Amino acid sequence: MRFFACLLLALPSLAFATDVFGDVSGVWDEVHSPYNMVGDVHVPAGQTLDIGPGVQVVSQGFYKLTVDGTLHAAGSQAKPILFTAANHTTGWRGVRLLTAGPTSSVAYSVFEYAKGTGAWPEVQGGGLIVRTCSPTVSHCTFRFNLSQNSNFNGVGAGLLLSQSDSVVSDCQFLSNTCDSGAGVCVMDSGSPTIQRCLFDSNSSRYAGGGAYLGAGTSPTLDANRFFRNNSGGYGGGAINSWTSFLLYNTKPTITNNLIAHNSAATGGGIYCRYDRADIFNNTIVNNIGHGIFALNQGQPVYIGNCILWGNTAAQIGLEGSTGSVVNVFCSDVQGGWGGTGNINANPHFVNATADNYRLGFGSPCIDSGNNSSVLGPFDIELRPRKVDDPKQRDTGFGGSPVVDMGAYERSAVTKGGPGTLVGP
Ligand SMILES: [Ca+2]
Repeated sequence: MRFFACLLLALPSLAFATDVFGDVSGVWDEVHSPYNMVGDVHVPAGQTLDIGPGVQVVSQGFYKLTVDGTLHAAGSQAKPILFTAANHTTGWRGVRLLTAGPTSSVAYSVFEYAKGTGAWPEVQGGGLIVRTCSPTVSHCTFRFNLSQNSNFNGVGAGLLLSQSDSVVSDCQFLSNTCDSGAGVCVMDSGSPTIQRCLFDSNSSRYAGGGAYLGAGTSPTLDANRFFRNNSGGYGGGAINSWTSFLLYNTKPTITNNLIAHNSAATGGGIYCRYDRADIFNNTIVNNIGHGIFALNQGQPVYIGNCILWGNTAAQIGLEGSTGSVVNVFCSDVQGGWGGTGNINANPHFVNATADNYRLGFGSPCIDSGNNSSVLGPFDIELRPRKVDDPKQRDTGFGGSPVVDMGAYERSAVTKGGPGTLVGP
């Protein structure tokens, strides 16, 4: 008996597991973890579920956790919350915030092995679905989620934002698989912000390997890094901004992003389809299938303060039969492109081979942008924008200090500011 008592005291976390299904509310804590979902779980309207650090929520079958009330998933850096499936092949249906309370939030949580399958709309979404509500989502990881069906209807394997103005920050989207928007899908309407996130090795069969920005939305993508994402079909290895002919109502703002080593048949970096877009201060390098591709029938696509270098087959591609046009200014485009302030000069990255695309000493991209296109105070590493390099002659517009081209501002200032930098 004495031996047993000692064992239980030494291993308290192994002593508990809690089965959950049906309507739930209250507190889920680490002591009573793991919470094994043995059926669908639901937080009713007017109820709140608080999930604490270190909790594991493990679906024992193809179940979902739906929230009509309020969810506070508050993990910590040391003890993230894990939402997963007991059987990775079977998977589960993820977390769905549907008309969730305005104070709902998800932080430091991992969403993995969720699956969207079957017919539309059941196929929508994977790890986390946010619909008609705007919770904050920060410091989360979305990995190994999937949303696909035989009609190519799968969207948002990692995160689906539908009619949402959520702020999504400091998250990682890794190795998700989808038809469109393997990392993130923004759809229906809404103006969400996606910032300081890492999109790596996500793959879509149809459009938008990293992110798919659907018709009627006005998302802001700021200071994200897109590596090695891939799209088949309509392309957009990193980002596909999509609307339909005669709609012309997708209006993304894409600023301060690094977009490298993504691939697609068309638009390895960004694909703009029938929409307007403001694409400012991005570094778009070494993508396969154009840095930016536009099929836009004259809709305004503005490309300013960008670096487009090392992309194949071209830095910028235009669909030839539709009157596609882009307005490029104060950008460094390999091979050259017409427009005010554009240059065609080696950007002198610090070490492109090691994916270090900061501007090296003497780079022609320093102090050569247009200040009027600077939409925020920080660059991709939270360094201040519009910092003067006293060793560089100003060649840009707006008066000293002049913004640099690309995602990185050359500066002696230590990176910092609000937020965190995630990933490598
Ligand atoms: Ca500068």
